Amino acid sequence: MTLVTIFLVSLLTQTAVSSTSILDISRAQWDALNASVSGRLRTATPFALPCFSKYNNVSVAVNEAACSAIQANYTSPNFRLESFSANMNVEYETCMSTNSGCLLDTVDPRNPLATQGTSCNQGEISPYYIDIRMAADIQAAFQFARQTGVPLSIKNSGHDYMGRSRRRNSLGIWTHNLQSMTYHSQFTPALCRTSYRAITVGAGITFEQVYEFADDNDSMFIGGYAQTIGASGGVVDTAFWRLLFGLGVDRVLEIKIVTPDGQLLTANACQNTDLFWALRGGGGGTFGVVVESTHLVEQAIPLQVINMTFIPTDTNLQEFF
Ligand SMILES: Cc1cc2nc3c(=O)[nH]c(=O)nc-3n(C[C@H](O)[C@H](O)[C@H](O)COP(=O)(O)OP(=O)(O)OC[C@H]3O[C@@H](n4cnc5c(N)ncnc54)[C@H](O)[C@@H]3O)c2cc1C
Ligand SMILES: *[C@@H]1O[C@H](CO)[C@@H](O)[C@H](O)[C@H]1NC(C)=O
Ligand SMILES: *[C@@H]1O[C@H](CO)[C@@H](O)[C@H](O)[C@H]1NC(C)=O
Ligand SMILES: *[C@@H]1O[C@H](CO)[C@@H](O)[C@H](O)[C@H]1NC(C)=O
Ligand SMILES: *[C@@H]1O[C@H](CO)[C@@H](O)[C@H](O)[C@H]1NC(C)=O
Ligand SMILES: CC(=O)N[C@H]1CO[C@H](CO)[C@@H](O)[C@@H]1O
Repeated sequence: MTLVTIFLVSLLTQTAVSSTSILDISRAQWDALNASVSGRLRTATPFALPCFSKYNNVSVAVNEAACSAIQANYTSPNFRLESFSANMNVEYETCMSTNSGCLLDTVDPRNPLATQGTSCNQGEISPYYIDIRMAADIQAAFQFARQTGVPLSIKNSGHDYMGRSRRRNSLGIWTHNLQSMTYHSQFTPALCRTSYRAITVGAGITFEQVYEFADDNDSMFIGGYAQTIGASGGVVDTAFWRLLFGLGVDRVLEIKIVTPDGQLLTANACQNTDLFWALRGGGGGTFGVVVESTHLVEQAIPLQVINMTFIPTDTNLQEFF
């Protein structure tokens, strides 16, 4: 009974907030937001737009050079990582309920049938986003959202299997360029006493980047397999990584996060402990925007590797497994 009551109250609180559609925000409001983030407010068009001759049903010029680069690298995770408008699973760039989107043929990105006579539409891509470089940029985004009611979405690598790094007509927060990495032979979480061998990563750092950095420091970072997945924000909130040396979420020592009220908080075992607990598995973006996280690392150990190469057939794969 208590739970039901709380749920209703929170539902009412949410619907009571008046909100302006992102499409109704004035030029002056965008300029003010842009000034508060040092000119890093950007407009976003769909990833494959350069290949189309219509955008939102209006004729536009095809950009041949940009289009062939997109076609050549359409399925490359590293290429997609560099674009706010690209997801790792292309369907999340589209609005599936209206079929609005802008996709090439993933099997053959040069297939002209995907673009000829077809309009490239905005789909789930936020029309505006902030290229985040510091916590103050995130604070400005939250302030804008509080003042206007425009919803926010947080995108890092765009790996999310549920498409949660997208929301149509939201202001996008793009964390990809939070690119710091620090190795600590002795890291003491703020207000704690014990210290650990650790690496701090900005929310835009990928697994591949931190694996290489850890290796350079004779250390081993425990993470997942896809190199372009974010090692910090989205993963700490939503995923679990590997079982060797325990779960990835249990190896997090400290998280710096901006909460929706605009505070930059440090969460660890000694302060903001409830937030620290919730952040390790509570779902991407549920509690705020992670700026950086610090992870326990291990002394690097030599691995025994067998390199086998064979041509797969219908039967030998089964034998191999
Ligand atoms: C090919 C592939 C392989 C994978 N392999 C593994 C694996 O081996 N092990 C494993 O554990 N998982 C794996 N995953 C799952 C992956 O870890 C999750 O999808 C993870 O949430 C991706 O995080 P991201 O930040 O890279 O992606 P995004 O899609 O950018 O973000 C994921 C979610 O986190 C939110 N978010 C992003 N940044 C922040 C931030 N700074 N603060 C708050 N919220 C944020 C987003 O809004 C979104 O809800 C795999 C996924 C794919 C597609
Ligand atoms: C924000 O300001 C920068 C620098 O003046 C400018 O290049 C950019 O186009 C502006 N963004 C928007 C969405 O107006
Ligand atoms: C484009 O045209 C289609 C079909 O006529 C229509 O459903 C859609 O709303 C239009 N989209 C835009 C952005 O005007
Ligand atoms: C795109 O693909 C081409 C051909 O494979 C390659 O030469 C080029 O470096 C790629 N561009 C980027 C930005 O990855
Ligand atoms: C594994 O073997 C293949 C085929 O000989 C070779 O191309 C590849 O570089 C090897 N990989 C490693 C990690 O040694
Ligand atoms: C202490 C130490 O060796 N730090 C190194 C960790 O790796 C980076 C990246 O290669 C080096 O710049 C540091 O010197």
